[in-house]
Amino acid sequence: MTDNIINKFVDAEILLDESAYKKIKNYNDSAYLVDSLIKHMTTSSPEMMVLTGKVVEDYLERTSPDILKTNYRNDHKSQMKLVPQDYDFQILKDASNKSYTNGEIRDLSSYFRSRYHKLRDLLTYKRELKDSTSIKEAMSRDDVVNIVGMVNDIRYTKNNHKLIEVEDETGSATVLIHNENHEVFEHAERIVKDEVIGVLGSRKGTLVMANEIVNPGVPRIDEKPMDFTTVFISDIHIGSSTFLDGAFKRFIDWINGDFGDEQQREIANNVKYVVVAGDIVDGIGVYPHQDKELTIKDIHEQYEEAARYFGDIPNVKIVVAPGNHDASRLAEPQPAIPEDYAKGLYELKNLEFVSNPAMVSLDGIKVLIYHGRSFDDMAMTVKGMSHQQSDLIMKELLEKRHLAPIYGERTPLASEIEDHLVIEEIPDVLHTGHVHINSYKRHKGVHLINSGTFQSQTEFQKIYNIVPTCAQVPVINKGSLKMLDFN
Ligand code: D5M
Ligand code: FE
Ligand code: ZN
Repeated sequence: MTDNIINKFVDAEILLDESAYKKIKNYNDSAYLVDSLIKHMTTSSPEMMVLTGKVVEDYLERTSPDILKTNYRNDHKSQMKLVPQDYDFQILKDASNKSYTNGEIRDLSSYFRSRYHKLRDLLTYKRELKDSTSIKEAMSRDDVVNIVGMVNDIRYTKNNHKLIEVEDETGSATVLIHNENHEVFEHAERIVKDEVIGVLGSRKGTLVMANEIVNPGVPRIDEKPMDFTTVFISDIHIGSSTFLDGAFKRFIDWINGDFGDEQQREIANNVKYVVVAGDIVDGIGVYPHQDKELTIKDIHEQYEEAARYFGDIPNVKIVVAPGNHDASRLAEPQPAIPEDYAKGLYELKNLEFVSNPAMVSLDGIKVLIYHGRSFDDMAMTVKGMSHQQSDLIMKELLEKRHLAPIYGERTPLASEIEDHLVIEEIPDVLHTGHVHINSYKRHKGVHLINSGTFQSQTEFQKIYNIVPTCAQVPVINKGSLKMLDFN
């Protein structure tokens, strides 16, 4: 933005002194002010080519904000909204300032205790587990077993029955799921290490024979009225040679009412929020020899470029969470992108930074934002799950009430005192990215959205046969999903 202000005046051959610059920069809608000042100077006093703070002050005094906006609109011949929108934006959950470690392994016991207790509370709230006991007590009795445990190990017997070891603070138990018990066995195939489950069954010697496995689960939620449009994007990868700049420009033109057919423009006119679920830039040093695939090799410059793009989206609230390519700590929860790296973005008044994951409320619609790194682990571990169908993974994570249950694989998890990745509150929308492939599903009333990418296939993705869905943007328009194509 800083550069934008100066560049625009340079292009118009106007010099500005420091005090003018500061006044413009600190103005609420500096982009509007820049354009209208340039217009004012070139039409009313073409001979005056130095803009002083006093001139800016006089101009602002004489010109009401409404006139500023109207001028701007005429200049751009666009459908842009005239009046600033009335946002009811809240950050309901953000781990940026609640993170007390540098993400390195320290004391894991408090982290796992937090996870266990949060999920056990959700499980014992359920009718089936109201009478659950500690594992120690269950193993000392002969009759029914009703326990809540964290999964410690998963293996098979030689006859292909499933053995799941669960533990709580009092002890551990080995649960056997018979492969002829089809329904329970099928459920057990989706169980992963370190999730917390309820087990109903009976004890036979040292084994628990399972009759039912219970997830924390989600109740069906009611549909909420939405009279506005929210746009979901992720994995822009600015700075990469495979970043699709043309498509991203068309996307921005669309939001501003300058691109698309009548129906698309109508949707654009209704856009109030843009949510970005990570990988805003490609970053540096994310994988070996990445520099060969970068057009911008400096991380600050990548974010400055991002600021130039996002600086062109006025009057829409933009919410930005980091991904594994961004300049945040890699271990999840990832704090918001630090200001040191992204000064230009921080200058944008309509942009909000949140952690990964984070829960925000957009006019009462709760959106849980998570980049999706744990999808790699889920796709690798669970039969039938893949990057292509991240909707199935999202559904499973929602039922498990945890965004990244598997500890110690590809998803780095910070050993915090509290586990911030438990899904404590059911969102209206779960918005993810990372896999670069769009998906959408409605599960018990929750919109599950993966917002694809603005990056074409990379060398790495060729090797793994990942075929991205590029520049296809999901929006929730008045409650229902629409896909917009900017290719
Ligand atoms: O991820 C881009 C794509 O590459 C996405 O489909 C996930 C996949 N990916 C990235 N890293 C891994 C690892 N370590 N294993 C398997 N698949 C992976 P991005 O975060 O944009 O690089
Ligand atoms: Fe990505
Ligand atoms: Zn990613």
